[in-house]
Amino acid sequence: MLKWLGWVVLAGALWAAPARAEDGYDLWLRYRSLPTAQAGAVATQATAIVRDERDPTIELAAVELARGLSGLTGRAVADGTVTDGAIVIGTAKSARIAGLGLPLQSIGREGFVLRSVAIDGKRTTVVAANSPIGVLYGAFRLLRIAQTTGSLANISVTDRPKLGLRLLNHWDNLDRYVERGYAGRSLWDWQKLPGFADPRYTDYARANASIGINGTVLNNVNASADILKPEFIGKIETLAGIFRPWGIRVYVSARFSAPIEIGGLKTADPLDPQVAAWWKTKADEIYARIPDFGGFLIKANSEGQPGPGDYQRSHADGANMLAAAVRPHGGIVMWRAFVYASEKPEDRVRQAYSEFAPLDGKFADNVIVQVKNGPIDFQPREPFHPLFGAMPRTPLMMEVQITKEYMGFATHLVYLGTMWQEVLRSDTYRPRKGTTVADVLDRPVRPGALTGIAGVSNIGTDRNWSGSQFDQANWYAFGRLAWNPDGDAREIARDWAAMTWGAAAAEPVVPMMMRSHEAVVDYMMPLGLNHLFATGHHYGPGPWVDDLARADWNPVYFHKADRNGIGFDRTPTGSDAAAQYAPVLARRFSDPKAVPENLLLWFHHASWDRRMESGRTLWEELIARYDRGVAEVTAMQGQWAAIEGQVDAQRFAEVRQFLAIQRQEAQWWRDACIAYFAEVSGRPLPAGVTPPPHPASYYKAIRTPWAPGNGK
Ligand code: BDP
Repeated sequence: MLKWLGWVVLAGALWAAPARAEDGYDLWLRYRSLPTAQAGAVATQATAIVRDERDPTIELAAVELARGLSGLTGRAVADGTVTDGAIVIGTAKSARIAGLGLPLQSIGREGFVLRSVAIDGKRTTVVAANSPIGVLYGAFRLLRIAQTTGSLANISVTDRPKLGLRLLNHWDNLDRYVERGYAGRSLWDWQKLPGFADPRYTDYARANASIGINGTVLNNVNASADILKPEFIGKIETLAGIFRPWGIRVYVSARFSAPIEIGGLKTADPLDPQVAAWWKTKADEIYARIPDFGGFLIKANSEGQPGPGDYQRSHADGANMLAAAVRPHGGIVMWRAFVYASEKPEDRVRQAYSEFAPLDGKFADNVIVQVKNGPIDFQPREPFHPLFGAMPRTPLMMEVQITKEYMGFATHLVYLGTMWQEVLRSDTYRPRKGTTVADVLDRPVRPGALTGIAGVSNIGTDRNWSGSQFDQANWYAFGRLAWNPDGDAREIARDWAAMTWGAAAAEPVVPMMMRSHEAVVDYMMPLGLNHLFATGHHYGPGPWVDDLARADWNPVYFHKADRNGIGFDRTPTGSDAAAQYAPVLARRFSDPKAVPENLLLWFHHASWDRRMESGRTLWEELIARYDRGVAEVTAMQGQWAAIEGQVDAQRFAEVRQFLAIQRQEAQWWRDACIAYFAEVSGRPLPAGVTPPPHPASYYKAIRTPWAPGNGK
């Protein structure tokens, strides 16, 4: 009897339990049932999936549509024939699609057309493209429309990606340690490859395809040459095979000195014929097994990595030698412009431009130079990199960091869409006013020239992929902006939030996301300050650090605070880094009255007494910004608390706890920086300001040697 009662209680508990707990694994592809009326409407617009072609990618599109539409409508949607509500997918190889006269000429290989049309007198929705991958992208777009609008009526969308290369860069080591990774280990289980193909590889490819990402660099830019050994090529071949139907090519970060390390040569001099021959043989070996291998990414002569500079050769010499090796196979070389050298007394902000701008026009045409969004290093706010617009004869791709090395790791809620939008919409004034960074990226320097963007991945083995629920938004936003660099960060946030949290929760979530980047700038390094991080792992504040080997690794180098003022003079009286921008910008940035306040201390060493737009002095303003940042996080906590019950309990709790961590760490940043700058400036705190609870010495003594991301 007791036993029986137990079963009843258990059954009752199961019955009462809410829908299956969510851990974030499903990302924005959750396909939970739409509200009843919408589900009913979509069900009549999605009665069957029709295709005439047999192709693995079109198969994936059909399976995805079936999965998504079944989930959204609560009714099984399967393959069928042309009836009212059919979804007809395919390329012009299908006579049915070819007969519709859709504008397929204008959409390239990866674009698609979605249309509500009548076929044989039946109401249908067509997903048409020039190639199977376009069909897959179209299918994902259709699903996004269903999820975010709750309808498939009157569809008319024609779209194509604006950038050719839309890549993730994994900073994954071969032992599965992820440099600057906060989401667990590397997804690539090299030890078990090629024997074991983890199903997660497929889920990874599917998620990327859903946002149009079409390539992945598998390993860290601080590369081990071993990835080029035959056994690893076999492992990469397996991954490439899994990713191929999803439209994703694989690339590898190559170590420039590999010919020495694994090739037995005495030199890696790019002009040495033996070296060139070694790379050519290596490329032939790779392409024999992976015919659509993408090519190489190179970090050279930067932060201790080997490169052509070791042999007094230029970056172009190095890049072109590698480019020649992959050219017969259609491969490319992505050569990073993230270079700086301590031997040079030059302001670090200037160095990439100084080295690369003179090389304009000297690169082979299957080389693209990969430039970080700003001239330092993924700081919370930087001006756009002055190389954008300054190399009109060289394809440039932008590199952004999706993983939040400098913005609170995985726990801080920081939506990067707004930051990337700020960069992409910046006017370079090159060659003329109105030429934005996005324009520089998506207008090929000559017909057919490479275009692209890369994002340093935030993905790992954590169940939620990115280390936090909200960091998924940054992966998502990266894909969307890679597809369309003119995309709108708010719209992207809205779509992501609706798909990830459900339509009702999206409304309060979007404003949180939209303000979150400014919040982190405020509580870490406002007004153009940068690089105030603790050493190595970059976790927490370290504005006082002055003992590192290289001057330009030290926060004091970057903020230059003293009793008179704060900031780095990059005007003509200082390093004149401002001069690397187009003349109108150089003048604006150099003029203390015209420079935007959010970049003031990037370009100027300003007096603590400077009057700011708010009427406060700089000293008062700095403190006000720190306080504002902390207040914003407190506000986010309140906004999230109000969502309780509208989203599943598990993800809700995770976000709530992460926000509490963020609040605590924002306070730490605020207190430590204010205590330190008060000490350096010798200024009392303005009236009404809450004093930091401890003296600067307390914060200086904090050590967090096990913070993730920087070590084994
Ligand atoms: C820095 C990271 C370092 C990377 C480097 C890079 O701290 O781990 O190796 O960027 O982009 O921001 O090469």
